[in-house]
Amino acid sequence: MQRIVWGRPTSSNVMKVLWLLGELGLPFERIDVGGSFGKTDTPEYRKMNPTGLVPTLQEDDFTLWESNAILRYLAQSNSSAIKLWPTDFHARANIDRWMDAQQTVFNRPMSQVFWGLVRTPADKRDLIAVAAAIEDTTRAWKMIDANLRRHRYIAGPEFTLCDIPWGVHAHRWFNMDYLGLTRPEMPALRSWYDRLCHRPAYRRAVVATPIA
Ligand SMILES: N[C@@H](CCC(=O)N[C@@H](CS)C(=O)NCC(=O)O)C(=O)O
Repeated sequence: MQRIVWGRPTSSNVMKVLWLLGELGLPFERIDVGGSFGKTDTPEYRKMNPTGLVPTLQEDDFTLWESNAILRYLAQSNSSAIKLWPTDFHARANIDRWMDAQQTVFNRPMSQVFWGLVRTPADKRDLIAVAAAIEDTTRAWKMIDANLRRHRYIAGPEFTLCDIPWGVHAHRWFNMDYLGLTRPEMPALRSWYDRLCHRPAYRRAVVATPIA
């Protein structure tokens, strides 16, 4: 079977997929599309992914988009992922809701922080808007920090699928240049990030990619 990840490696949503593939030791090829690479508005790409966004996963003639759906698909279709997404109804539902919360509660303010500090030229930065987005983002991180004060990973004592969507952003959160803006201390969140940094697949997919 040929497995292809379509998407530039600097995308947080692409990173999620690369990280999980690394955790599972699954072979894949990656093709640069999106961002400055373009090619996401071609009819061929839109046929695979009508949103024109990245990532898209292709396995022979099966294609899938939406990063968290891709994580679940890879977890379901590879038995080595059973501990990451257990079949127990309650355990799985708990993991799923934290994955969804990354998209619904956290993604918007975090994107505003990231774009405002990293992807906006210095003379166009609106640090007042960024400060407000940092506040909203902090509120979401505090929710995660509260979990991490009770157990080592977001859903419980073990690393699971929901650590991935949040974990890709933790690297940015702790390593962006804040240009004088403050980022509140959250020691449990920091320790969790430090633990993720011990995972080779995280280092390869997330830490090794420049924050850009
Ligand atoms: N909800 C989608 C969002 C995908 C998304 O917004 N991807 C961004 C990169 S993180 C994108 O494609 N941006 C345009 C581009 O890179 O050309 C997912 O989780 O896959």
